[in-house]
Amino acid sequence: MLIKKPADIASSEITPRGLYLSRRAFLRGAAIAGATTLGGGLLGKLASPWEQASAGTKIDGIQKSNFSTNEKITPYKDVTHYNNYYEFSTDKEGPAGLAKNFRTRPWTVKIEGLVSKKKTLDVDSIMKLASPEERIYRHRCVEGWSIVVPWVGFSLSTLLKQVEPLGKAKFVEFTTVYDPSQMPGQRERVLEWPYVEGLRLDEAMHPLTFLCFGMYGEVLPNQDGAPLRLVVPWKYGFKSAKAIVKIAFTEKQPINTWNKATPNEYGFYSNVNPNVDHPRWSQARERRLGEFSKRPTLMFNGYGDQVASLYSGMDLKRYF
Ligand SMILES: Nc1nc2c(c(=O)[nH]1)N[C@H]1C(S)=C(S)[C@@H](COP(=O)(O)O)O[C@H]1N2
Ligand SMILES: [Mo]
Repeated sequence: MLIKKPADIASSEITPRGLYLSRRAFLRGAAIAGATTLGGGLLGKLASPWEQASAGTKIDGIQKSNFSTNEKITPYKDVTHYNNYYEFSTDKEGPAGLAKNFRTRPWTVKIEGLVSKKKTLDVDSIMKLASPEERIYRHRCVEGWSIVVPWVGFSLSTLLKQVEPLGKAKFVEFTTVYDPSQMPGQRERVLEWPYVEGLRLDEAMHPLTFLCFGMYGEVLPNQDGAPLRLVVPWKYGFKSAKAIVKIAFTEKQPINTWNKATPNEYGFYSNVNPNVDHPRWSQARERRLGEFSKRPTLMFNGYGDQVASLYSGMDLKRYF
């Protein structure tokens, strides 16, 4: 984000060039990396850490959601080969290959801070907290591109309620994995590692805020944030942290990585807002991956009916 502005993004990158792995080859590679092929239901069967839930494994029992948009879904190939994931690479075509063997099991998430029941939960037990839901959301990157993705997961509030937040808790901080041995981007100081994001408690508890472990009916590909990521559809993409290992309830507003890196460009709220320009470019329009012409960007990315009330009375130019 720091590195390229939309004007620099050639259309050859928007339709990523180079050789794609065929979907078949991709799935085969994932199966080898995961050392197992699962026949039927995913959720009941991932007993041991050796049985990795590998990208491409079908997720059973997915429910449709009323929160889904009926816009055209962006092709799987684009969503899995045009990624922002600086722990692996600052090139959008990089994470697909570099994250292929990233180990997503065993994986635990620590939930701590201002809660009455601190917990460390295994990702497989988190995935069993509720039945998986498909949410087809628009996702708008701050750089000016967007995608429509059928994410799989459930509302983050389902997990957060488990730990019983205390009255003093006002914010939730998300810390993502730090493992430079597996993440080549973390061996460079492109950002301060680990990547941290934050939400106000009411934003985190909002029914649209999604804890995601799959897409297109399958386990999340590593480059899209496996094993567990956020999806906050009314905010710019960088709020949707990938590979989460810690969730902390705090009284003070967390300092998110991009805000720390360039505070005049990236705020804490980062609500999609076509009326507030990035200092280096307009946010009024966006390019949907796979499409040629740009479309207008919608206030709150089109989710205003559900979320605008969270910000009533706030100056959104100041709290950008
Ligand atoms: N840990 C981590 N999470 C991250 C990022 C990152 O670099 N590291 N990039 C963010 C940005 S800028 C975007 S647009 C989305 C991209 O998600 P996608 O690759 O699944 O489309 O992930 C977000 N989450
Ligand atoms: Mo982004």
